[in-house]
Amino acid sequence: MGLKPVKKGWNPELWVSRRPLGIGLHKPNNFAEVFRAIGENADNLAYAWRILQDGVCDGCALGTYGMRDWTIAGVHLCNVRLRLLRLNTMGPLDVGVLEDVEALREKSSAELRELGRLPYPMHRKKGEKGFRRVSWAEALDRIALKLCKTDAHRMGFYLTSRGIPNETYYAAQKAVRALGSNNIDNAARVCHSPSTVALKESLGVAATTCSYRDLIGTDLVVFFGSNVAVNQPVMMKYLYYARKAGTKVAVVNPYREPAMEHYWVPSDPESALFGTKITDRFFLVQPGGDIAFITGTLKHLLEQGGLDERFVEAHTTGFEALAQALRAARWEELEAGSGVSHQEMLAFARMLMEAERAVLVWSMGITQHRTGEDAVQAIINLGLARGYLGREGCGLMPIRGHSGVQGGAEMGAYASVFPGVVPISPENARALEARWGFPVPGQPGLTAPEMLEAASRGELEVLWSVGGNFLEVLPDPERVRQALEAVELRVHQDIVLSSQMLAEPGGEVILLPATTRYEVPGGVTETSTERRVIYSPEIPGPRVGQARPEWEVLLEVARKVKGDLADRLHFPDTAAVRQEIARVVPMYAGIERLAKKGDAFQYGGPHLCAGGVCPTPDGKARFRAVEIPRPQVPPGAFRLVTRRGKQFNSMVHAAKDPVNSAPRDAVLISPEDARRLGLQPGQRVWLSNPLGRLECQVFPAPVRPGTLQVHWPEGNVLLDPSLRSEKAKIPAYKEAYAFIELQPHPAPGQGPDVVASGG
Ligand SMILES: Nc1nc2c(c(=O)[nH]1)N[C@H]1C(S)=C(S)[C@@H](COP(=O)(O)OP(=O)(O)OC[C@H]3O[C@@H](n4cnc5c(=O)[nH]c(N)nc54)[C@H](O)[C@@H]3O)O[C@H]1N2
Ligand SMILES: Nc1nc2c(c(=O)[nH]1)N[C@H]1C(S)=C(S)[C@@H](COP(=O)(O)OP(=O)(O)OC[C@H]3O[C@@H](n4cnc5c(=O)[nH]c(N)nc54)[C@H](O)[C@@H]3O)O[C@H]1N2
Ligand code: SF4
Ligand SMILES: [Mo]
Repeated sequence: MGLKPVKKGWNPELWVSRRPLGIGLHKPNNFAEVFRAIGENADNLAYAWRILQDGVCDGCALGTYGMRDWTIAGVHLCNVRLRLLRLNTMGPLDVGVLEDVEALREKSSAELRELGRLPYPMHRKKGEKGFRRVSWAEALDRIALKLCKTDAHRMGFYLTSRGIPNETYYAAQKAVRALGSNNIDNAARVCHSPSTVALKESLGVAATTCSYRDLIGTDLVVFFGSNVAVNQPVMMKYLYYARKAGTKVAVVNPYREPAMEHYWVPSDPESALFGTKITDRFFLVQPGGDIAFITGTLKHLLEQGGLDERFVEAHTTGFEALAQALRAARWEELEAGSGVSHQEMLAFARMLMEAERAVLVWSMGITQHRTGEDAVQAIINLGLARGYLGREGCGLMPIRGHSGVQGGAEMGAYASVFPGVVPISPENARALEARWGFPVPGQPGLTAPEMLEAASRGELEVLWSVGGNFLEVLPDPERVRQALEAVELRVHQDIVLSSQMLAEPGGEVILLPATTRYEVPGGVTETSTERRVIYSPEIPGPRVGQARPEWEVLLEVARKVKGDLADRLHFPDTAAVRQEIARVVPMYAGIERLAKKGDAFQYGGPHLCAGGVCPTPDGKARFRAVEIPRPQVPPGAFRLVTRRGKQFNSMVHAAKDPVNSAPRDAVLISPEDARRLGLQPGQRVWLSNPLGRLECQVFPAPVRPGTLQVHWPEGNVLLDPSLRSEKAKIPAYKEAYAFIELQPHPAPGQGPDVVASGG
């Protein structure tokens, strides 16, 4: 049976309101975003247009070519891309401003970015007031000299994933491994690393198993801890079509995300005018409650005969152990662990039983916990139990964040895997050695959070950061600052200024100006969430100062340090990098043929594990029973999670989230809790825990009682850096707690002035 067809004509049953354009209703104005983008990019409008028209979007990992995609016929464009556009069209900053770092520290990160693109290499030594301009030759010689003198275990390399193409990841990891280190990591670590671990263990794959097309006309789509309306907005257009085909949508989340409930797709007349009801049912689990919730759901499925027994029998192992654990699980424990009743779990189980096909999507609400790997495994268990694998309309989708991130680990720019997501081991290192012709270390390297810890212990002498901003993306910023300031040489290869560059030098700090993906001669590729490897051409237009492509620079430095390997660390152009990727990463075969706009291929085809057969040694998927975590919070405290507002990760774009109107300093709290505590909207309160204190204003919102949400980076002062998942080492950004205080400072000699009980 094929996917259900998208019904023609308008369907008032799906409308949010009969008021055209939702006038008077609260919602973001996407048309205003277009005018805003025109105004913001006015000095470079033709170039901006060419980027939109011909480039692959550098926002999230949904993936485009120009303003088109492979899923729908219409326009693919969103406000996230429009807000990020300026990073590409801005002129250079006046490097004179870098002479006085103290003055720059007064500026917010947004103000730093707005100064313009970084045009020249810059250098600052400990004790100096600011940076001075240096030549590329001087900058790279200094770096190479320091690397020559540094033990390979005492250097660390990190790459962000916004905009970073496969070619850069590949070149970077090859350069770093030639230096003798596996200490290379990228943003995927702090994002979907638990998904990679669990999928690989269970299915032998490390990516989304289906295609976006499977969403449209399947029976059910479930979003676990994923707010695609804000973070992958064009997904809402896919869901609009899905709804028109009769697809049901369920959301498992501690917050009734307003834009997941109702959405106005700007580029579709019906949805733009009347809105679309997206979600049929929300399941308001407590933060960290997903494993218990899914276990309860599976228990119901088992009891109700709701399993796909044929699939389980033919394509999986380990079911009996899971079934035993399910039978043994007690409802009280599952209810306490999930925060929802067993009737709710039954309702969810029924939705699944009615769905012959479904796509299970998840994101940071699932991964950013100490039990991230287990939570992903729980979703996999659910998918396998229902046979939602390897056929049309079915799939497991860890929806990716940054535009470059899917390729980051696949290219091996990762402390735990080699290219092709091959685990790091002495044996696999030897295979790579044979290919590359130089020794490759066989032990896993330091992950991003571990690099920082090594730095605080004084054990990291060089930290090279390709974009990103540790100061604003890792827990406990003060500790991060101290760690950064303990590193003897920091290299920041970036397109703009960021706050971490201004941390005091431990010895010296070097800034290297990078090109954007659109400025790289020969073009580059990215890999989208649905495993599509997409070519993004170089876009003709103005170029900034002496900015250079990152991939080239990393290899040049490696050649300086390892002169004897120079011939093996050289590529004439990005096409040559792609040729090597095709040889070293078999699943990327075909990348060498990508050469113009629109060129792309989907590795693994539309469905991984097609027909239920997995690339595991026995061809079967593995069930694994997972323990129900009992994340306790101290009496009187609330569970606290950090969320995204109008921002792209650490790059904050607006003082207010246009979706729910929450200001940056809002603490989202349930109306019940606010009433119980006598808190008024807008009232100042202080969130506190042993890590820190954060001033907020009360913002009642439909979150689960007992739960608070705050924006990050602001909320990072409340996060405990020692909480991390066991295998993937992801920080527990969604697993904190806090007390609410009414006074700016606790009275001396007293504990926190606790007014609130999280219940
Ligand atoms: N506009 C915009 N787009 C982005 C980004 C951005 O910052 N801005 N960042 C990009 C990146 S790198 C990423 S990874 C993605 C992130 O995209 P998301 O993962 O969607 O983003 P988050 O805001 O971190 O949180 C997701 C949801 O998890 C819920 N949640 C919190 N804790 C739990 C829990 O314990 N269980 C469950 N079930 N839900 C929970 C929150 O209420 C929230 O709705 O977006 C990408 N796209
Ligand atoms: N509290 C909390 N913290 C989180 C999260 C959370 O949900 N809560 N989410 C985590 C997640 S999912 C992620 S992915 C990480 C993101 O972590 P990172 O990827 O480390 O950080 P970003 O904020 O995306 O990086 C932004 C910076 O990258 C640089 N940059 C931007 N574009 C480019 C480019 O094209 N090239 C280069 N070279 N540099 C560029 C700029 O300096 C910009 O300031 O944050 C994590 N941190
Ligand atoms: S949804 Fe993602 S890929 Fe599509 S335009 Fe927006 S940011 Fe770009
Ligand atoms: Mo992310």
